[in-house]
Amino acid sequence: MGIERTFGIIKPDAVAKGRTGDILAAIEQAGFRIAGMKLKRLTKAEAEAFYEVHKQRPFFGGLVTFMTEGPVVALVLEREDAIAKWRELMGATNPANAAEGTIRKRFADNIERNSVHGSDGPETAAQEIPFFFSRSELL
Ligand code: FUP
Repeated sequence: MGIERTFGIIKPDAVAKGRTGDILAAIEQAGFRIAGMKLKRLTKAEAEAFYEVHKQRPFFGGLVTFMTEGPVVALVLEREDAIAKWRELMGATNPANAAEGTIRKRFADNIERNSVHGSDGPETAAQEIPFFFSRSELL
């Protein structure tokens, strides 16, 4: 495993609750370098496109409403084995099943309002990073 980049989002619930700093601290303490970061409010069209893969799922409408309710922090995170390590730090999708010390265990309300997003593989990361960042915004 070489140095890898992954994509992450601090979701509207966590930003609204003032957890951005705690989550960024956990990210840096876990050895990630922040290669890109922006505060952004997603439009409905952007949220629908970002979660296109879930379009047929019953939770899609609620997910789009949630993801557009307030600003998010979009992140590009870099370290060795970044994709797997960021998923590990995030914890399980449902915070009720998330391991102690993970971000979702610490901050998430429920399976929908679950504080963070992370790419689930190299192909996803390669799609999600340019969805939010131009090359010149990655440092
Ligand atoms: P994850 O990769 O852990 O974010 O989980 P998924 O790709 O399975 O789901 C993406 C997002 O859909 C979750 F972060 C929250 C939302 N979701 C729901 O709202 N309800 C569900 O039952 C499953 C997922």
